[in-house]
Amino acid sequence: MTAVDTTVREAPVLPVDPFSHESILDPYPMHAQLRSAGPVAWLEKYGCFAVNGFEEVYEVLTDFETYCSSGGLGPKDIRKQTSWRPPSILESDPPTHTVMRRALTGVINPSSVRALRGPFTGPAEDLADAVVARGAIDAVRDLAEVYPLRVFPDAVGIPEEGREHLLPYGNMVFNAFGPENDIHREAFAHGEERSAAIMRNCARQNLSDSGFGARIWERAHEGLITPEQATLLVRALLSAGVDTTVFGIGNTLKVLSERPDAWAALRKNPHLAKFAVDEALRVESPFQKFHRTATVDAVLGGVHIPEGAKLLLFLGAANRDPRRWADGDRFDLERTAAGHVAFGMGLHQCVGQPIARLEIELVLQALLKRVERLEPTGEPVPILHNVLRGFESIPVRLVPA
Ligand code: OVM
Repeated sequence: MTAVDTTVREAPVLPVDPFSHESILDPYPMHAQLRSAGPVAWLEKYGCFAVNGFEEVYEVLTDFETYCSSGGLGPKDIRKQTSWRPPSILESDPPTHTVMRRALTGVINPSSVRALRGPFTGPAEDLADAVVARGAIDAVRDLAEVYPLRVFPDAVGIPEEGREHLLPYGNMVFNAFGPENDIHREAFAHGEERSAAIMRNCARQNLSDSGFGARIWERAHEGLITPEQATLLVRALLSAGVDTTVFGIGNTLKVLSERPDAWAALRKNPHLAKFAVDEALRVESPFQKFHRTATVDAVLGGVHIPEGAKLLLFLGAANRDPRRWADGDRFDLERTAAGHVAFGMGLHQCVGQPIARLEIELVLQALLKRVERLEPTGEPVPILHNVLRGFESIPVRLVPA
């Protein structure tokens, strides 16, 4: 006999709009509203469940059978309505996912990324020299947006031509994880042209022989994946590999510019930089939210989830959940930030994270060597984006050591 679980509730209904400009520009008061309703709530305006608790976000991410990815990471169920482009590895489930993931991790893994430390260090040092010489800079326009574009496209092996489409294309891909609002529409201006430019770079003949792109194509030639899947995996690198690291670098510098004590501690102990990066990603997570789709009736955080429902996961809220993180709003170099969900969790967890970590750490290390103090000289300007959290401007002064 199975006991009937009488504790299952209907989700509390919330009038909160996580995609309003106000919520986007400062998401933290909105997170508090979600939290006060419980770990799982129903968002009336969007007809989806909002999941903000760390434990519940973790449960959804790790239970890929109950909460699938093939419904898409946006608000529509792309198993029922077509998406604007063929689904990526991120929008797939096993067994399709398993094959593509294996091909990708064969190419991008801690060991293959270790080989990038050399080629990625010079550009970080050069850029740091240049910005320190200027003194007052915009940490986004002069640094965070510049560095990934100097190193990552070469690592993938795409031609110089058309690189200007990378950031705007990433902007399309990620804004499409939110509703079709003004922000989404603006991101998709010139969308056809940008998509075409990115797709051209995914073809084998347009990739250098030594980059990640060519190595993904080798997997197709070995028969592990189809040519279509190889194209989609190169597209995934070009979609996911630029905007996210720009915001990862920017957010880290923003957080540190507000904490001179942490900067001083890092100057003394530069080997702590990797902990600072994790803690910055926890407290100011670049990838704030995306959806999953329930494949069966389920219970999450004591709330009934019907089959077919969309769940909007608030990674940025989970990463500050007071039930998981003591004083979670505070950047604390002493804490163990490992286990945060800024790179996701479970079988879709970010494959590119060793590259992202390397990029952020190299920029940080290059600055720590040269800069005594990192001082804000104005208010950072947050970017209007449906799911990514970042800044279009972070004015700072670099006081040379
Ligand atoms: C894509 C894609 C693939 C993997 C990750 C991602 C984190 C996007 O193909 O759009 O974003």
